[in-house]
Amino acid sequence: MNKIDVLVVWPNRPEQMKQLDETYHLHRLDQAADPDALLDAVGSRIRAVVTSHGGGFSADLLARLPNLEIVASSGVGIDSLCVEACRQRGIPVTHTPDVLNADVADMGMLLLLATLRRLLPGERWIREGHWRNQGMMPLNTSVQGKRLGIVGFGRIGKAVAVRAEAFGMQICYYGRHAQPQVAYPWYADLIQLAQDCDVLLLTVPANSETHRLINAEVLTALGPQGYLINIARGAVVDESALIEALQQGRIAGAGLDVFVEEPNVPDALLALDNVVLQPHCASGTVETRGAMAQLVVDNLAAHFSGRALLTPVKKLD
Ligand code: 8YV
Repeated sequence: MNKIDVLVVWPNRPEQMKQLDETYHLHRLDQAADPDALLDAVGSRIRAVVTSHGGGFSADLLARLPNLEIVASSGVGIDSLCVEACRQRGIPVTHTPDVLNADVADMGMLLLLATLRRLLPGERWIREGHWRNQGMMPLNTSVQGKRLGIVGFGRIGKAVAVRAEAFGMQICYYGRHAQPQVAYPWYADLIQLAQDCDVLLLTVPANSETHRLINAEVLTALGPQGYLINIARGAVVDESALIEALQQGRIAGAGLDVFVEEPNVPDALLALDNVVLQPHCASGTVETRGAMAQLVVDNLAAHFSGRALLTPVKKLD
């Protein structure tokens, strides 16, 4: 029997690519010397797409696939996927929520601790001989007792709160709606949250509502003793305003795993001493990326065997 034709826009983990290769006829758009020619040749046969947040899936590509039945993406964020256009054609999109909550929340706490406790300057203090020549490093600030405002209180935000409480932080959150089952204070006003908190940590999804949500006004409200941690998307922050606030000391520091134009990080950020930078690797562990990749495989298997999808993207509200 002919294998089902699957278009690979972005490759999965090696083990899962092996599983896919054994089950389907894979067409590697990610490796094609002439992507257009490949789509011309096989586009009408493609019944499924494998991609990730990094690879994305555009409406233009969707239009080249008249018989597409499902898009399976590795990543919880759907901002690079044309979910609405797929919905209009009745094509489900699956993503990979929950399996990455712990690692992404860990990265949030890692960035928070490293930023407030100045982990990297401490490392340099030794390596550059300052400890020997100048003695103790200047004091930094305690995490214990600090007020943490979590912007976006979904699964990852809740996982961050569990960790932050263990470090003695006071938790509050900002979101479109109060969550009655949540004991922490809810803020409907982001400026007020920034004024009341020592650290803002971002876990909101990137969409039209959250584009540049963290702007100069919010950063000014956060204040010169305030810190920003971003494990969401670069697009939810006005990056120029953040750089200015950091340069001018209008906030104390930032820990960033995501940026507006990845992998290009502004030189002005690279030059700053009061930031901790990571290359969008919050979910980047062997264990978690393997679980995400397996969800891609399992969602395709469910679709083609007529079973319910494991992790379909819920309706965009
Ligand atoms: C990346 C992420 O997608 O899950 C997300 O939305 O941002 C990360 O896990 C990662 O590059 C997965 O491919």
